[in-house]
Amino acid sequence: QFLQNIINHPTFIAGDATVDFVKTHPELFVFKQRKDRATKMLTFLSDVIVNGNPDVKKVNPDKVLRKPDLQGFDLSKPYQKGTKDLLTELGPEAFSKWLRAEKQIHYTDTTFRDAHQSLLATRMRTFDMLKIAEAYGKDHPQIFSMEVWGGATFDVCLRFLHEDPWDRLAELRKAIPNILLQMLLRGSNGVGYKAYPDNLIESFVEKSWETGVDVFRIFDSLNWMKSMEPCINYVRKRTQGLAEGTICYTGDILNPKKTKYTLDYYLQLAKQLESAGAHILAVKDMAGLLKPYAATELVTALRDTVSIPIHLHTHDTSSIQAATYLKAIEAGVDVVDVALGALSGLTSQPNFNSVVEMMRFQERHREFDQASLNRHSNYWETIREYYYPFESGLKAGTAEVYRHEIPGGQYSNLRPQANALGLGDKWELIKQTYAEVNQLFGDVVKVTPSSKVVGDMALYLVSNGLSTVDVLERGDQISFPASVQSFFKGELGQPAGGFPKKLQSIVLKNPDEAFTDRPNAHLEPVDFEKEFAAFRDKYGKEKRFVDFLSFQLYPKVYDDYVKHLELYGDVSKIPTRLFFYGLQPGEEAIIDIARGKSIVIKYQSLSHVNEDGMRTVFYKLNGQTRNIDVRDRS
Ligand code: BTN
Ligand code: 3PY
Ligand code: ZN
Repeated sequence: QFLQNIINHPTFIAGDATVDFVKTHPELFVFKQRKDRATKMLTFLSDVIVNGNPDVKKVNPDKVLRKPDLQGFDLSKPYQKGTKDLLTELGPEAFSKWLRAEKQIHYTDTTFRDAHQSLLATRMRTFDMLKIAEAYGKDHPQIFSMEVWGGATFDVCLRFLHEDPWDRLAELRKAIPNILLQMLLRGSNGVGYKAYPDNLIESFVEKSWETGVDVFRIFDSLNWMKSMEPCINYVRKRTQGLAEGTICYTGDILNPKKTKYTLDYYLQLAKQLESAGAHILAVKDMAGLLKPYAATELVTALRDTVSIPIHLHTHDTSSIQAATYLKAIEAGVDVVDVALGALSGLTSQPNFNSVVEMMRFQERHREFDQASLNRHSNYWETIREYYYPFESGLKAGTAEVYRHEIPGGQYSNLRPQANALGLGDKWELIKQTYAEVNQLFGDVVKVTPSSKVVGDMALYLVSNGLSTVDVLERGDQISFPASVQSFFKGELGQPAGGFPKKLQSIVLKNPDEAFTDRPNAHLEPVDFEKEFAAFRDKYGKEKRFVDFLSFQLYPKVYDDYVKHLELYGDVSKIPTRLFFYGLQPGEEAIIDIARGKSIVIKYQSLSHVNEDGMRTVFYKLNGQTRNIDVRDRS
């Protein structure tokens, strides 16, 4: 290595190396090591010990984190046949008919996706899911599906957890072979915040299916058919999975003063989704605005309007959404989305365990072993504590949601965003402004990514002391956030009723350039052969096609992920407590770094910081002394 450094040195190559060359060039002694996995992992842990995990803003040193109790779970029993087996047997069309004819209510468990997205800023790690996934599949084979992928999880996996979303999906598939796995797909926006080329979305759908997704919940943040239709086609053409066409519910169909999102509006949309080939119709109540009696009207009318099964999703922000489920079940809804007790309620889904009990001794009841549901909930109760830095702070249900209409999945992100901008004590004003911006924008459907546009605008106005009146009166002096400009350019598609023309011409320098058709139509298709080859040239021949898809969706995030991987290895194998908070002096941990391969780490001590700003962390690794030097960034 030393010789390599000399012969590659520019001075040496130029033939200018003198006798003093080695002495005057200390960089020759910096050896680029091919670190083994254990060393990389120790490097990560050392960084967390010295500097903290950069994703954790505030550590509570008094927090007691219990070990989860896995004693009660029986992994020796076999998997029983479930909905995945049934889909394989019947195929999507017959499966859809079967579901529609089912009498007992079906459940989708969102614990592995929306629940933690909405309560814990999407931070749930694969490690904690895999510990319980096999038991889940064996204990609850009668469940309809588990939502485990998509939405914000793809981005957060790579960006903050530094783990691979495809590996997560593949591992969950392996652990849960019998139950349908479900993902949330943002139509033409894929799992991102903007439109992507159609052929990229098509390929993404195909690889998601191959890796393990069975049910694709396809929505558009403006309820725009033109964004959902191609996606429904990709699922039908490229997979044997189920396409769930989705209505995003907003407003209040029972309020006669609200004339934009009426019952008829939703029924028209439902018909179009059925015609487009959806196997299931989803009603996605992302903010939890569908009140119980509105659910009666909506579900009854939808059952009369379409002949595909209806799958209802809500968020319990108001705390009355179990009543909505009761009414929806009475009206004939086929599937409802719930989360295991410990990760339910508030901005998450209603409580699975309790909804099952609500139905007990009723004709649509589906039997679940309550002791088992509670055992699984207790696991998550323990695990949730590890994620305390990511709790949203919402303590109780709030009827305010009917005014601000902030989606559950956004709520837990908007608040820390506001704090980060120093607007923490303006939270009331932000919620109020969010509602006003929605009206200013013409009362739009608010769900990722359109909800982010409204949120960005609200934060912008509050931080600049502006009101929506200011926007209309002196908008020419305002430089609008990028997402707002992009929205009014039509880059997220077309809202129902079109853009408010006056505001559009205020936001855009050239309103004539705004799209009126699909934004994807303006994007070059991906040249897969050429670009995949270029990707492999850059990142290595061993990279898979799905890695290329990650890169295409999030180039910068993916690049950072790879850098992290090279430096620290696969950190998804590190237990969560150590990942976020490091080890305590004297603590020993056994980490499974690969199947059947584990290392024993004992953290011994930490040196003082030296004159170069470095500290040494002392370990025993598998009984041998090992020191790691890290920069102290404090
Ligand atoms: C690495 O691959 O980065 C280092 C792995 C070290 C694993 C050692 S080998 C002996 C012992 N047995 C195990 O299963 N793990 C450790
Ligand atoms: C997402 O798109 O991530 C959502 O959960 C929207 O509700
Ligand atoms: Zn949701």
